[in-house]
Amino acid sequence: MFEKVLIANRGEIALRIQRACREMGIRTVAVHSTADETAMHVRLADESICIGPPAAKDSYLSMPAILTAAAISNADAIHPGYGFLSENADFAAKVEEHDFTFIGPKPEHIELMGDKIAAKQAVKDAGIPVVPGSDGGVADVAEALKIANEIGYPILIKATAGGGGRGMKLAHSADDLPECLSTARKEAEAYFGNPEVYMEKYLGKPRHIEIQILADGFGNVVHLGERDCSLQRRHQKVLEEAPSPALNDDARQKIGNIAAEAVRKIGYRSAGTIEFLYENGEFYFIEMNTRLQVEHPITEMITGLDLVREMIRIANGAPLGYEQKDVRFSGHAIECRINAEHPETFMPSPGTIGDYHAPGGLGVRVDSGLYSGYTVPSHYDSMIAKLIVHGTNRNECLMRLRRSLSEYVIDGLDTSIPLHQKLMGEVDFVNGDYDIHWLEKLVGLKE
Ligand code: MV4
Repeated sequence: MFEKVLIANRGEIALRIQRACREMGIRTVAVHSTADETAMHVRLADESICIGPPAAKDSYLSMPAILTAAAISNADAIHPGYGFLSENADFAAKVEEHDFTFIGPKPEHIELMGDKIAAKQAVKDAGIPVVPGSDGGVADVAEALKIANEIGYPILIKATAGGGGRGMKLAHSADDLPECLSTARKEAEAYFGNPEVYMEKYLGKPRHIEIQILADGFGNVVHLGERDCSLQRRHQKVLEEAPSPALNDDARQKIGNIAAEAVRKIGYRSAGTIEFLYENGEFYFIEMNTRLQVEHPITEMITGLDLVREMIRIANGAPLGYEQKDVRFSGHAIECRINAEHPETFMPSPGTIGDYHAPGGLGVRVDSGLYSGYTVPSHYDSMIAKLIVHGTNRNECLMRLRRSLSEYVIDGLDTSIPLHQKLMGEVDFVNGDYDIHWLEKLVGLKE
């Protein structure tokens, strides 16, 4: 097993990865920018190395700085967490070139899934249902009009190099299409440096449901069920739950097995997530994430598996050691993302924490690097904590979540705790009756 792992990330996920390492007897190296000298992930690591100034491009995104830190500290492996360099195929390749192990997928799979057209084709060939649309990129307006006529309006235009929703354009009719196409191309070029776009039938009221998978290097693959991530604002997830209130056991097993089988066919290794839109009982693939995800804890709570530990074992060359039938699902889990931002205006609210008290008790987990006196820097993402609650069923989970939210004290800055408390009182949410647009309607600040 690795003796020392460098964690190329910050905040709660750096801590989360340290915890798995410590339980496995692996020493940890934290890296940090000058803005993170007092961060908890630095304080709790066995060693820490400053890798640059506050701007992420000069620190957490700097491959030379991170590779140098790994060399200086004599680390065996690097875990990238989520965000930053986690889905950078070049980084994964460089890590291996420098004789460190990348705790994640092979570079070729990161690259494949980063190209949304290639990804869609690959999973389609492997048996996953996809959204009807263009077969690859669209060349010109004439071709676009022809395809649109076949699949019907509205049509969504997406960037090949995109993802996460940026640069998508919705065409309601043939009149809209030429302008949408040209705007989409310009934005794709500006945001992603690649003007290629493709077209899909627009789904109006879907849920966002994603399947977690784990794959070792020997063709063993399991799925760990789904997460419902429909509660989002401006493509930022706000609350996630597992299992989805929209699925029954039959639908769950069916899509889970399809996802696992496809991942096996592709030869994927490590943890990964297949994202679907789900509408009228049908699943439509949209993207695959080749990283550990923010919301992975809810899957851990319902399966009892430590996903980071599994990623480390797999990267070290170990077989999974269990099969699909050994994966047991138990109860219900919900994660509330807590951001340093105003609960109504969503304005970022960096600052210094005064009193701090995290909730606890049965079924309650808080993943966070916060402490009283800590100053939340303004340079990074506003997510400062995740409150994750497990119950034997959804109702118990909700009661426990209300109780936990009311215990949570984070003084000194605005947080999204009041937003979550508001959610807990919404009939549609309590009934599990929501789609990807529901939260934006509730908070009344539609894009
Ligand atoms: C869609 C869609 C409707 N129809 N594709 C947004 C992020 C990107 N990963 C895919 N996205 C969407 N693709 C078709 N064919 C609606 C969205 C979408 C969305 C998807 C998941 C979660 C939240 C969303 C919010 C707005 C739009």
